[in-house]
Amino acid sequence: MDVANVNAIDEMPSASLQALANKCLSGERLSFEEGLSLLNCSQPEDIQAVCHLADMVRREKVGDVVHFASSLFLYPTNLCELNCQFCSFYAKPGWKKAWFLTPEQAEAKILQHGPENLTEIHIVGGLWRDCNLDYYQDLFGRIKRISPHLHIKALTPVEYDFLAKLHNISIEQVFLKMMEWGLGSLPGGGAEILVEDIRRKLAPGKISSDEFLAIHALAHRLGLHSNITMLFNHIESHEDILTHLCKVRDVQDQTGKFRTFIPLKFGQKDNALGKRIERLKAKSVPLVYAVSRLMLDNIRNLKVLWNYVGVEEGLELLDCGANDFSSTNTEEKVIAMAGGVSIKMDRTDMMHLIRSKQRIPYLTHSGAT
Ligand code: V47
Repeated sequence: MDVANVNAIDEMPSASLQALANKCLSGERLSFEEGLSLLNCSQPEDIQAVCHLADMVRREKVGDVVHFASSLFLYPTNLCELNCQFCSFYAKPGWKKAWFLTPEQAEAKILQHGPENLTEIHIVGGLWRDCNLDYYQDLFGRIKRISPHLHIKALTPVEYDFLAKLHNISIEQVFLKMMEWGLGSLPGGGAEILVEDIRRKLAPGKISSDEFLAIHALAHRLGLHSNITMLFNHIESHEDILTHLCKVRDVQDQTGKFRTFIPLKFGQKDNALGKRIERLKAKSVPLVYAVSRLMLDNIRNLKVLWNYVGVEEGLELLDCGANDFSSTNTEEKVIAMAGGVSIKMDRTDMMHLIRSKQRIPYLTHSGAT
């Protein structure tokens, strides 16, 4: 261990934090209980120390490069059969805020944004029978004809499960078709919190935690990479967060194909859960990031969605273990509709922000974030 790390361990505010810092910096894995003790820190100097530790671990593991992409978010529809309590995005037929884009309209959107400015198209939507396999074959074909280099990051396990049931085929068959049509990777959405009783309260009718993770593992076995999220700052406990992190870590031990972990701070605007403020349990966002970096010793990338937390706070999270500043987030709607930040960013703005943290921006072209 180098001198800087030895000094940093010595400066930790308590013997227990020193012991955990020593473990992390020697490359040893933290247990559930150890992660929980870090997340339970409440004194500002302890929280700061844990964030500093996560920053050191990040530097040792992945250096100073910060990834970002130039992404267009494409939402074919917000019509959805589910009624998730945290969701401000979904609509039912006849609602004013409902939309449905035909593949032609979706293509027009990509052309309008200038495909030469984009590195990836991020596609997710509601569970809706008109968005079936014929729809995606048409849409993916149009994207690949615009540019074969555009990375298609599309659909969550929840949608793959829906498509398999809709067409009465296996999820593996759905993946194989989508891969043939140009699917590049899976985004991280739909994970919410991988603890059954909380998940049932947040998202009644959604596939279970085990089903969700099994579909990621299946995608990985077929050669796809994926991201995975964690929705926090709602009704979950610290134990629930640690359970989520440990379940993700276990799958990654088996498959190795989660590229990026993404904590998502719950946005309260215009959804059922956000109205029940008395039930919400606020967390320290930097601490959740730091503990994620320290627990997930087998996932390389930790992503900040600046539109979920604000640009300033997002930049601070780059000092708490994160090494990915997401993307231009062009036309992002899920968090924009829940009260998130909507700012037009281009790749020059992103590079400028990342450089302002004395870090090295790197634009990814192949869904590496
Ligand atoms: O699955 C929904 C979450 C997810 C709210 O993989 C909410 O690169 C906070 O997964 N407050 C979709 N979160 C977004 C997502 C994503 C975004 C950008 C990049 C990537 C990636 C993935 O957003 C949903 C859900 O978990 N969500 N409502 C809300 N009110």
